[in-house]
Amino acid sequence: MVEHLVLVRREPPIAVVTLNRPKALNALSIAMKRALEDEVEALDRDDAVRAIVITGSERAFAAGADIAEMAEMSAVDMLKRDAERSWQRLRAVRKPLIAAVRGYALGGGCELAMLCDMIVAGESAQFGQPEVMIGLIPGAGGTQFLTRALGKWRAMELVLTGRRVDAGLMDALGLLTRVVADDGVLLEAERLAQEVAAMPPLAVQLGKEAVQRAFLGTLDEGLALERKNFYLLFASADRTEGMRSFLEKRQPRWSGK
Ligand code: DAK
Repeated sequence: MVEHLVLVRREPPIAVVTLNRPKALNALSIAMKRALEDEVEALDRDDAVRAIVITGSERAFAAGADIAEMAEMSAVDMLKRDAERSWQRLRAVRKPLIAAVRGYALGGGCELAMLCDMIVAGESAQFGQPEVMIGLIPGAGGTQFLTRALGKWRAMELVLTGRRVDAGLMDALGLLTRVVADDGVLLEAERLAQEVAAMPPLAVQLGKEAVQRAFLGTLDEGLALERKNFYLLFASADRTEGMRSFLEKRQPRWSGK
């Protein structure tokens, strides 16, 4: 019997992608990671889908890269595996990604959540970059994203001690979009996805690109891209419709153009 490493529930205008190795706490094996990328890329190309939720099991969003798979790998093996290209595929997704996190989001799992555009977490979710405990450092952006989100001093604590942080603290530090009761996580993430999906898709796409840019380059580059995207949207029908409907006090009708 074929075991599906990733489950997809497509309910336009949203889709929910579930990591499905619950017994291994959704450790991100190469095969599961590839399945995730394939599914998310397919949804990114699917015009009917406008926002994508990524979730895991009750116990774990994902407990990191699969240590069993990495244990015997040499530096050359790791290099050849070209994992960076695989993370890049997810970073290049243009539609909003919303992480619905229950349980552990550790190592690559924490980085996967941070790669998403919004994070909804359950009260007992736990985040961390425990790589130092196995002689590593974060390899998929953890040092950069945590530092930008939390500042140098908190990020150092997480990266250098590997300690886990609960959802309450992570929220207070500004890393989460929402914290809700554990059993309401998926529902809240889907609600957020629906809310975003109801917005004009071009503005959502370019807004995402501009916010992402704040993480990538200098402030000047980010501001320049934001300005370019802002002007570009003035050429869209949805921008005209949005402003008109506001002035006419009616609901907008988005055409995606
Ligand atoms: N890998 C493989 N198996 C894992 C796993 C992992 N990361 N995490 C858990 N499991 C497995 C356990 O081995 C166990 O399997 P069985 O013994 O039942 O067969 C099962 O899941 C249940 O786990 P535990 O028995 O340990 O459950 P506990 O509740 O006692 O503990 C725990 C839960 C999450 C605290 C613990 O499992 C744990 O510490 N797990 C490891 C967490 C961790 O160190 N994560 C970081 C991994 S390193 C890269 C980019 C990124 C990365 C690498 C490369 N490139 C761009 C090149 C990322 C690296 C990482 O994430």
